[in-house]
Amino acid sequence: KQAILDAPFVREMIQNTYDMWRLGWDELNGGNISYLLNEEEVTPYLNKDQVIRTIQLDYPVTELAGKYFIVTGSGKYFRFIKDDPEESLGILRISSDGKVVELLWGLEGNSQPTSELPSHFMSHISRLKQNPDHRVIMHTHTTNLIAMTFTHELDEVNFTRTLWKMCTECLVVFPEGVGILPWMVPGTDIIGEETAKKMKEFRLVIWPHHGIFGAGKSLAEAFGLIETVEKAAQIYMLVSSHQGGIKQDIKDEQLRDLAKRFAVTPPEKYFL
Ligand code: 2HA
Ligand code: ZN
Repeated sequence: KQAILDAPFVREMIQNTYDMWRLGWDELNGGNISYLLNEEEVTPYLNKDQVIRTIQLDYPVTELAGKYFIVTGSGKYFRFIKDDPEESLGILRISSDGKVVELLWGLEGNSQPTSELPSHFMSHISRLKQNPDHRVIMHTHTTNLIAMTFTHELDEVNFTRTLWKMCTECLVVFPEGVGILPWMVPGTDIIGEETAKKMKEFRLVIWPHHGIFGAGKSLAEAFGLIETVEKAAQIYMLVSSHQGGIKQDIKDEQLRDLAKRFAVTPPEKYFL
């Protein structure tokens, strides 16, 4: 078998978590990622019959039975994953009845998968129904976006419109807009269910005063979506704290011109 630390998906997890920490998004143990792997990707590195231990799920995910994921561990610091990937990351397979996960590698020292596993798995189920190429759910504590959830109204249409108007290319990057949940206790099945409901329509779901969930076909795509929203939120916080206020912005007609030029079709509800 090949050395698992050389596997592209392990390298990518290490790179992305470190980049996220450097951007200030993942203080302490904040943030978590799950990445759906194909069996053929895992086979060169692992004996798939050798289950290290099983971890009980308190909600069944039969839709994901037999699927493989690499996930971040509960309580692990993104800053240090590069130094102890065997403890901080784990490769899991969902059992055939969807009731437990089988640990195949990592999460050493009896580490547990991310506390947000319900939100991750339920969101994967939602996104896979929208797009069979879907693979990644990423949760992080983007600073400016969290700030914006204190000062901007939390209406999905208005919030999306504001983000689109902060950077010209935002509308092209997330033409479906952003979903927003009410504030809820994290790490629970109920926030998982609510996040997954939003994921039917959106690849980006904001948890007010907490952070964001992003979905993508790759780590690069999920990261890029979140990075784009965070950039727009940063510009919003800059311009709204400026003495002079906003003197001009992108008009609705211009949003329509953008959509046309880049062949995206945002829902009509976003145009007033
Ligand atoms: O600590 O970010 O939402 C991980 C989290 C929980
Ligand atoms: Zn969080």
